[in-house]
Amino acid sequence: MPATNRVFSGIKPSGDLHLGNYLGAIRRFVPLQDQMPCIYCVVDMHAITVWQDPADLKRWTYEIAAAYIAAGVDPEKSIIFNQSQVAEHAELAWIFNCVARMGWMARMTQFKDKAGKNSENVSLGLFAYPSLMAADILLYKATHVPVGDDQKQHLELTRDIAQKFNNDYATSIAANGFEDDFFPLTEPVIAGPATRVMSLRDGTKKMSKSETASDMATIYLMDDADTIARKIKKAKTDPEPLPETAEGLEGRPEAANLVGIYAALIDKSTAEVIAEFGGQGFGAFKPALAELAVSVLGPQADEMRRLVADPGEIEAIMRNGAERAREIAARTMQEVRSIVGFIG
Ligand code: AQP
Repeated sequence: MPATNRVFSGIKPSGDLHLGNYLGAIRRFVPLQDQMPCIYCVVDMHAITVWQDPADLKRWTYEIAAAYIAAGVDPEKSIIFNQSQVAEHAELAWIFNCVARMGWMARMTQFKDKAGKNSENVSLGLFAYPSLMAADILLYKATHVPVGDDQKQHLELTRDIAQKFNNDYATSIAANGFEDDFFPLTEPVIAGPATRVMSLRDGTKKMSKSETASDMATIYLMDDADTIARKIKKAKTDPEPLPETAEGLEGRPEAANLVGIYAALIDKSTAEVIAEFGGQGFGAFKPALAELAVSVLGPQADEMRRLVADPGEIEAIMRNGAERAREIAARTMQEVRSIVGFIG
């Protein structure tokens, strides 16, 4: 077993942050800080696997760092930085490109979704994305990764890469004096009632940064109170009242989504929310959800606005975070280079 438990997670600056990013990831970063050391990264190198306007990339990078801090990630306690500041991420990703198999990458559903019918024309980086993600995590020998449900397959691939590296280099790992599980088999931490927040216009589609079909489908973290309330009021629902039991939400994706969002925002289970609202119509539930969402997201958005208005504070936090991250990353890479057989 690795000597210490450690958390790593990241978000890519590829669009405006939304409620899914918040409930599936950012909000869940905060309590983990009391359990083990945490590293929270803005994964800007992942963002450029598809075209990003450089000005937008910078703006979204600040916005994500601001969201971490506004949600309660303590920059003294946890490490906050942007990936491109620690060159070891790219270096380890290259080694993992030589460990991972083409077939493993080709099976990734997120690649298939993003590439669509255009797979010959997407970037090589998009194909190799999971290899860089494995490097992000294993550079810090992270044992726990809080993510939304959509990242489960990538986390499984991270474990496969760790295992194959440990096996391929077993003799060298032992000769260099390390335990045979040099890289840990990282656990995804996918928990709570909102691990997959769905579009407000279609309960079968994930809420996503790259969703552009309708602005009403997505609650953005920077939305003002009126906009949040309007989007919830207009959210698609079915004509039935809320069921009396949580099981009654099955087959009702829009209702399940709104109840899941309420539960995650108030830190209760779906069953507890249903115990309170079961039998009531959306005419009563939606205003309660809107009020709750505004009360949680409003102060968070205010703090984000304050932070991005003066990026000096965020820059100092990310610079300090990168220094601390680099120390850990440099140690791991020194070990990896020696295991692989690189001289120097
Ligand atoms: N709808 C969601 N529900 C719950 N969790 C979600 N996450 C994303 N969407 C939802 C979680 O947010 C974290 C950051 O994700 P990311 O930026 O690295 O990439 P993503 O998962 O591809 O997010 P998006 O918003 O869908 O971005 P685009 O559209 O650019 O691909 C992850 O923990 C993710 O699980």
